[in-house]
Amino acid sequence: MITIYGERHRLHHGRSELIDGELKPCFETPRRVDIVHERLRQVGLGEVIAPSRFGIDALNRVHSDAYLDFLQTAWQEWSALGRTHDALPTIWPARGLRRDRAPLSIDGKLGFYAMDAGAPITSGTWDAIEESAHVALTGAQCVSRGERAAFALCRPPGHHAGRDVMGGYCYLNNAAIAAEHWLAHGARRVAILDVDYHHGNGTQSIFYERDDVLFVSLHADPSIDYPYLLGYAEETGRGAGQGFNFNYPLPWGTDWSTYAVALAHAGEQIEQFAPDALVVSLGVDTFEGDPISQFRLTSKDYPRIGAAIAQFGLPTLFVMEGGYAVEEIGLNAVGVLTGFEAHTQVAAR
Ligand code: OKP
Ligand code: ZN
Repeated sequence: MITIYGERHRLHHGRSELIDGELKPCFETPRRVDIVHERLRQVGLGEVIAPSRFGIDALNRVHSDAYLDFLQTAWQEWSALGRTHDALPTIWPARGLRRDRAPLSIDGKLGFYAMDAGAPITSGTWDAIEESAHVALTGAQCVSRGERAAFALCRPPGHHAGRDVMGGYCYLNNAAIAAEHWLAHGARRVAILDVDYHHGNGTQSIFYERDDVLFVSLHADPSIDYPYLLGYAEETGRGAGQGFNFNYPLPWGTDWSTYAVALAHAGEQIEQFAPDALVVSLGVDTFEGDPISQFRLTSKDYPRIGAAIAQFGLPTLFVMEGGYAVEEIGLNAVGVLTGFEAHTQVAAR
């Protein structure tokens, strides 16, 4: 399987996130993808290529002009105030506050465009997130040009980012951007399967009223875990999108026996939708050793996830999302890919 990887992710290295009421060192670090990169070379997964460049229009299919403009200028506006530490929001447009009018000052804008204090902006954030999106786009392009599958080793991740909102380590929704690229280049229907521990609220919200993109997600029950405010089973889409969104919230302590059942249900939805291609939001924070998550998948379960995905027989783009047990992230993420490859021959179209 071909992998797309770029070095500019290093330019984004947040110092701290607000967690359990304290500013603590970010869990989302450059080392995460270093370990994945190392592992895929070790197992000889396949060629690793650098991302191509794409125009702003490719990002604009998903994100608003105003939000992209904010992301590109936020650090400059923040540092113009003499601030040298990471930019973090301190207010959010909750109930009763306006969410139709962006403020002019950077502190106002940070809050307006954020869902939490989990997405710090640093001097290199724009360069890193732009490249992360280009990594996903290059992967999508490889698949449209005939690769059966590709792995976009994206960092920062993207699935919490909405049309005009950042949060949960995410800024640009790489999976959504890849899906829209396919739709703009001839695909009629695209499915997105999100196996990250956390609900992909951004991806869901972007496609919630659409019938050309199916969103299916397995994640921790939002009534007890992040992102708390979206991801229930009753959310099945709206308008034209009714019946094209499926959530499988799972309890803390979920192990393979429970996970496999939900994954089979998710697979039925994907098969029924009969998409032209599949994006997998690949988080491995479902691992038993993950420091911020509460599932109990083991390293031997990841190839099983890959095998299940291979059975769909679809052109597939894997997009890296979460996973914070850094020492095992390579073993686990690449485990999904090798499991996929081992079961691909029988499923190949
Ligand atoms: C990003 B991705 C847990 C706090 C969680 C944000 C988590 C973002 C996860 N007590 N803070 O989905 O892996
Ligand atoms: Zn996650």
